[in-house]
Amino acid sequence: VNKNIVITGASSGIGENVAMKVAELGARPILLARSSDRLHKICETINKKTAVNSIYFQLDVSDFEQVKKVFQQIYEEVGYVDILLNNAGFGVFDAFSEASFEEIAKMFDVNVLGLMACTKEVLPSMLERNAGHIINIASQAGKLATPKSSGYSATKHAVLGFTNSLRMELAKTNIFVTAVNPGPIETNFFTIADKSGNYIKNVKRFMLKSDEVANKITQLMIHPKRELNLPRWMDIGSTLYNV
Ligand code: NJP
Repeated sequence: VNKNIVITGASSGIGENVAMKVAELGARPILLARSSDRLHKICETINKKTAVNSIYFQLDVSDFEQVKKVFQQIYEEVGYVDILLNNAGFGVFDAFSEASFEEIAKMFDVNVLGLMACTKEVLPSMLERNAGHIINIASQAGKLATPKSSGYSATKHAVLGFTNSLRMELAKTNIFVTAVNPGPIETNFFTIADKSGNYIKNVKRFMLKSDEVANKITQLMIHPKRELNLPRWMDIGSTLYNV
């Protein structure tokens, strides 16, 4: 598959995994994240292991001016984008009464507005070519609510609302719009620092493997569909911070 695939949040977890998998299929991943040293290493590995020339750009998706600049650079470099995987995101899990409002606002900036900003940058060209696929990583947390996830869950509900509306708007085009709703996945997402500063996993059960999720997303890129639901989490409010 000879496609240009932009992946946000490609420096770890699902994004990193998908980047490798699509390169193995012959597509060119364009990796975006804030950690440019990680992206550099990942691109090096991809380019060594596959025949693909992957590239990366440092980007904080919540810096909307930077989003515009980076996508301009992407267009200059590769000409067009076939698939945008809006994957960058993070979660902070606290009782709402104790949650930091600043952290909640930041989650909206990254998980929702950053995703919309990147989508804004690919749509005109996709409409012009009447081709493309926008895949938004939402969550089971966007479909059901659990305690201690009010801010995160609200961001993922917003992602699903945006995705469903955009899909309707584009129904008469050849642009696919998909939401992916995973349960908890074993990535850095659920890693927190303990009191001694060591990084530990704060969820112990019901974990999907990043690799299996990446496989499903890669299949979705080959055979687009509206929504991909992966096993839902169970009672996560009580499993969080059980450390
Ligand atoms: O997590 P992780 P996942 N600008 O922490 C990047 C959703 N999800 O792969 O910027 C740009 O390994 C960060 O890169 P860096 C989840 O909500 C997960 O699990 O260098 N990039 C890294 O590459 C998220 O939307 C679970 O720090 C930013 C990546 O995002 C997606 O899956 C369950 C950024 C995060 O990689 C990928 O998460 C579920 C910014 N401002 C949905 N901030 C789960 N793991 O259980 C972060 O339902 N990134």
